[in-house]
Amino acid sequence: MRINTELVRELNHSSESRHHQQFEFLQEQFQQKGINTEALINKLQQFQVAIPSWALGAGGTRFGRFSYGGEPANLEEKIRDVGIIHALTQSAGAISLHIPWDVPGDPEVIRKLAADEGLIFDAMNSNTFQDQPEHQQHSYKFGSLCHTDRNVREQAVDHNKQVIDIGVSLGSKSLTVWLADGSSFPGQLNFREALARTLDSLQEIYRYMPPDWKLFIEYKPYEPSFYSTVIQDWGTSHLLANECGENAYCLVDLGHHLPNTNIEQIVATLLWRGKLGGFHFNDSKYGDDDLTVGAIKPYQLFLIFNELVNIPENNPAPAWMIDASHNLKDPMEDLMQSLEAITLAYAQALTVDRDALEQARNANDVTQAQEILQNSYRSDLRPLLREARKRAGGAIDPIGAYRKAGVREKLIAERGLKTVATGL
Ligand SMILES: [Mn+2]
Repeated sequence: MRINTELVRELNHSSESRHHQQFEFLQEQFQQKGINTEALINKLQQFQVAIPSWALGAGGTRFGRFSYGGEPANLEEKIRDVGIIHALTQSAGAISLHIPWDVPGDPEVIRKLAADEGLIFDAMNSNTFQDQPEHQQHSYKFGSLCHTDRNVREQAVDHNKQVIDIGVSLGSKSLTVWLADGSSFPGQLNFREALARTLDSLQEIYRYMPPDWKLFIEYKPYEPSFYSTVIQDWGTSHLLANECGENAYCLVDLGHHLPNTNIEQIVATLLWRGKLGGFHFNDSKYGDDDLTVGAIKPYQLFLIFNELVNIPENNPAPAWMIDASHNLKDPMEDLMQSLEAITLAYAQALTVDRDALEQARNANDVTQAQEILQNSYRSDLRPLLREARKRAGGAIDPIGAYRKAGVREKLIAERGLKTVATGL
């Protein structure tokens, strides 16, 4: 199953005139406000979010996993699925691999396949939170990079080095390290020593990276460890990144915060120090729920983007990735919903009148500052997104087009009803 430009044009046909009216109306409003529509469209088209290879299979919870049919059974099929999403949305131009779930057989073949779909390989993800008996001698039950046993730490460091090697062969330029290391009971872990050992291991991984690579250090306050995690928050991640070197950065995952944490402020702080390396999008109500982006707290997402649109010169462009998983929806439809929410929040943040906002802030006009933000947040910019997509060769209505083209039905016919994706 492939989606080509001709098919997209055909699928767009029925929505064309309605879209045109709505876009004209929005464009008029932009003109009145002195907003440059073309510049906005250009920025939206540049904005690409990586899809992780594990997001194409039916996700699950610790309680169960329910198949939906036509799941990709291997890396090649996962790349094709991301290709379909990208063809429809024109905003998923990258794929992020998880090792060892998706080890490429022949990197050259995989690289070419991805290029054919218009995809590049974004950050590589290592896995030392599960035991893979066929790949390893020691268990990560009591940690990996922080482990008390040097042999386990060495094995975990070696695994990360292999992931870097695979990434190099695919043209990736970064490694994301997320650790499940921590403790579930008071007394279990010596906090200081565990952190020191983790730093030591990270430094070894860092030294192995090619000079044009970046190391992203992800943090999380709890789960699967329920008493402490070694890298519990952005401050710890920042400390480790600083100790590793200038190519080490913090990675913010929206779900990796305690309830009501001011994530936009964390983003602003990291950007100020030039240390925001990567960003994982998802949404949550209680914990690390990994729900569809924008499903629960779209205003928070907008406020975060309000910080993200202003990347200072000392901070390289962050790597964007969707990190969500669930077991109710067709993952491809879900990912398209996430992409829509992300690009919408981005577009809204781009239309904030920055000069007026700074003026209001400097004058301590609190009401006006809030008005300026909410005026942008409450504007319906979906016609702008549709126009940007359409001009790039994508679908005016990606989910509608996906359904009209019968993509899932065709994938089930091709792959069967009971395929199971590697991964979670
Ligand atoms: Mn994540």
